[in-house]
Amino acid sequence: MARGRFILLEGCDRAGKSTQCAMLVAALKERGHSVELCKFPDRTTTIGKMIHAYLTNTEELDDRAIHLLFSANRWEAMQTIKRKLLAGTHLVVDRYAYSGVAFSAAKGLDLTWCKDPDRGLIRPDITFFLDLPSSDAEKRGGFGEERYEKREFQERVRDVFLQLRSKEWVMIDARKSVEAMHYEILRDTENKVRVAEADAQLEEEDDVLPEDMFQDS
Ligand code: NYM
Ligand code: MG
Repeated sequence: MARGRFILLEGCDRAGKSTQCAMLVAALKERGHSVELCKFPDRTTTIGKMIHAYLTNTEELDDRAIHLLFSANRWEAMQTIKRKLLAGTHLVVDRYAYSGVAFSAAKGLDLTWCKDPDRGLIRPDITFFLDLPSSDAEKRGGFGEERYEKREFQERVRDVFLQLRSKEWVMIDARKSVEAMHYEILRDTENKVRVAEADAQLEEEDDVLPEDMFQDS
């Protein structure tokens, strides 16, 4: 049996990630796949509640301290993520370690220092980067409600994201319609899943998870 695939959607604020994640989960379900949505930060855990207080400006935290909390929020999810992938469930993930590095490095923290705590997390099988110019993001509803939602800062975040871009990234122009983006994301995801299933049939088992996030950079 093929393990589930880790499908990540990344991007700046207001790029449409959450909408696309929901549509992708629904489409994969409709096609008979076992699939679940994961979101980072996961604001429901104890660590997640501290992150939420910071993002909504209820609490102030040192830049390095909040960076480590975001990372810890991913590490605390790893056992569950591992179990689900090995059980054959695909995970559609709304933000991950790339957001962690991009938002902290945009504040001026050292890039390598930012990557270090996330090294060894499960690496996504495919990453879609929803790219939206910050001038367009600013015009979308809700921009400016949370910490970081400022045009100039988002531009720096985008620059770091682009530095982190690696070969498994698929760039999506987020100025396109919701449907056009969904079509591209679903098509590439289905191809990825199909190849994985074919490989698993040849090799009989497919139970090794790539726990090497940021290990090659
Ligand atoms: N964010 C998200 C970080 O700064 N570091 C991280 O590791 C992650 C996962 O949190 N502006 C930032 C990006 C967003 C904010 O995310 C909340 P969302 O997707 O709006 O709930
Ligand atoms: Mg947000």
